[in-house]
Amino acid sequence: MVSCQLALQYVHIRQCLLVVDRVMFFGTFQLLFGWVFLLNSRWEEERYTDGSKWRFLEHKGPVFAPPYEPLPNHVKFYYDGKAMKLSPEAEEVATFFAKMLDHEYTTKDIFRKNFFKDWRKEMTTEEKAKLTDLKKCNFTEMSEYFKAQSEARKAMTKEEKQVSKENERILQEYGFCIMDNHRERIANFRIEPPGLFRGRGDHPKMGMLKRRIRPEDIIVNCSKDSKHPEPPPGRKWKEVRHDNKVTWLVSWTENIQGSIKYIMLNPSSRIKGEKDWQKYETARRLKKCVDRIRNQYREDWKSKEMRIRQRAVALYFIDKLALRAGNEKEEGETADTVGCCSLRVEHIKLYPENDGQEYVVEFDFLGKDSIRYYNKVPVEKRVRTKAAFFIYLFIFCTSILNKHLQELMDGLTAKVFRTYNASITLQQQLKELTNVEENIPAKILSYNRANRAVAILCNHQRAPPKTFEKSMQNLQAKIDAKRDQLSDAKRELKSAKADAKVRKDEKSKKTVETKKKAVQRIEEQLMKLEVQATDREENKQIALGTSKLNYLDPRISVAWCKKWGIPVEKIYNKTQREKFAWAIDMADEDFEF
Ligand SMILES: *[C@@H]1O[C@H](CO)[C@@H](O)[C@H](O)[C@H]1NC(C)=O
Ligand SMILES: *[C@@H]1O[C@H](CO)[C@@H](O)[C@H](O)[C@H]1NC(C)=O
Ligand SMILES: *[C@@H]1O[C@H](CO)[C@@H](O)[C@H](O)[C@H]1NC(C)=O
Ligand SMILES: CC(=O)N[C@H]1CO[C@H](CO)[C@@H](O)[C@@H]1O
Repeated sequence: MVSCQLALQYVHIRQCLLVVDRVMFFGTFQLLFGWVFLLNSRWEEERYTDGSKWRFLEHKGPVFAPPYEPLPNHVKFYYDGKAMKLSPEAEEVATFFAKMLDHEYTTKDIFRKNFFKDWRKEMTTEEKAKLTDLKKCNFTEMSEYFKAQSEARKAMTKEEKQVSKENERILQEYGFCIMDNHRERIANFRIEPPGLFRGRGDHPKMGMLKRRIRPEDIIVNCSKDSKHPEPPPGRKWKEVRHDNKVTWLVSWTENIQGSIKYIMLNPSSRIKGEKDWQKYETARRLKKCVDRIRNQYREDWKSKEMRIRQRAVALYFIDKLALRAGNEKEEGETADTVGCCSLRVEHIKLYPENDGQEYVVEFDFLGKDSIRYYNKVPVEKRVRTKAAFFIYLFIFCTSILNKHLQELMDGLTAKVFRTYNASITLQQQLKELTNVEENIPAKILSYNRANRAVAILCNHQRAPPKTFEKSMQNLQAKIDAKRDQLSDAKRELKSAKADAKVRKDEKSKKTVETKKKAVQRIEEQLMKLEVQATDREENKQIALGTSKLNYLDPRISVAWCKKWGIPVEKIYNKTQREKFAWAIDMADEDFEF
């Protein structure tokens, strides 16, 4: 391989890579230095064996949300019909509510209650005494003001250009770090502005105040010998540490759920790509031992120990249905969603079908992100024993299961089963569906169908997009127009042929050829549109993105593209190509998951 021959040179090149990376970003010399990528080296560089992730890390720290700008005096807030000037702190929180006024959230009881409670904490003593009822608060003028502002922003194009130049400057300054020898993009270097917490589904904490993050909340991680990021003038970081066992640059604790937030590298970075790659390598290891694991849990159904029987049934469902493990959650902490290990009796029904020939388990619950999971599965004899089944429903925490999974295979978690099953299914589907004879659009349709098979398996469903009917109609109109165009072209071809028969001269023969080509071209265009319509129709209720990004080994797709000569751009957009850069470099057409 080219990369072997060039490996020696690489040692020298390594020193320049930093510079090259910089140059590459500006794109100017991309072609000139394109050969650097032939080395494949970014992904094959030796990794540290002591568990450390880097030797050198330098960055500029986070970009904070801009400070609050008080409203102009003419924008009034009314309480009980009377105008009232709020203190800046109370006003800021009021604007968060005003900005959401048209949203359904602000009509929900929990949201209003949580908001009002947190808002009152920001009020002065006088304000607190006066403002006692959210119903008497009138945010209309504030809301109108923000709407007008956003309209105005849309209108002024020139100013916007200035803003985007400023954004570019900030990106250049804060959006990159140096990790070992590479200049890498940082994913989220801007800290989210304060606002009201929304949460997914019916989240019990919706409406609470998501506080402004200050430098004093921030823990910075960088190497000792780097130029440390400076806090804003007169301020201090909470802490500066030098922990090279972790990959984050900046962290803080958010106040709603108390979870730790991180600023990390972009998915296109070496360190993220490596992690992604390892994830799929773990799933490939499962492929080798899955038969053993399956035999074992079937054995375990017969165990005398109830605990082992429960564990075995849980494992069976994770394997069979690609269910999530589901974490233990504290009551009231999050919306009521469940996974395999926190299912309760009301989520599952068990009944005989076919005159008791087989048993069917019906699952119906809200899974991750409050997506409904509904599935009916015929179950194997042993699982169906009511006893085994209902015992399994008792509290069964993920940590016990995960410990058991670790014993079965190093690095095994419930998620690995999903990744394994999704990836292997995609590979099988692609083999089955791809037809050698087909043209590129038809092959891509097959690819999307294979993807959909996986998305259905993983329960990645969605409500049909609101614009669905409309966009289908538009497409149908295009198809109808193309059909008309085709019959016109055919008619013209026919008369040209008749004409040529009579005249028998070169010119009319040429006309026939031209008309023939036109018919062919229109037929191809029509076919493309029809494929597009089929694709869109079949995609109506399926979200392909999640499985594509998280569960499907990208090397399968890349190999498929290489094998059939299909440009990778047809299946991965720019963001996805960045994330899967490692796979695009690594996989050749013979790759097998
Ligand atoms: C809120 O104030 C606006 C004027 O700022 C007024 O038009 C509207 O009627 C008020 N709404 C209520 C419910 O009092
Ligand atoms: C993947 O999951 C499906 C659905 O449960 C199952 O039928 C299939 O056997 C699994 N495939 C593999 C290879 O595990
Ligand atoms: C690429 O697709 C993802 C969905 O998978 C989407 O979120 C993202 O915005 C797209 N990026 C571009 C550059 O089109
Ligand atoms: C490698 C290194 O310097 N690690 C340090 C990271 O920071 C923690 C404290 O936050 C230290 O205990 C480590 O020694």
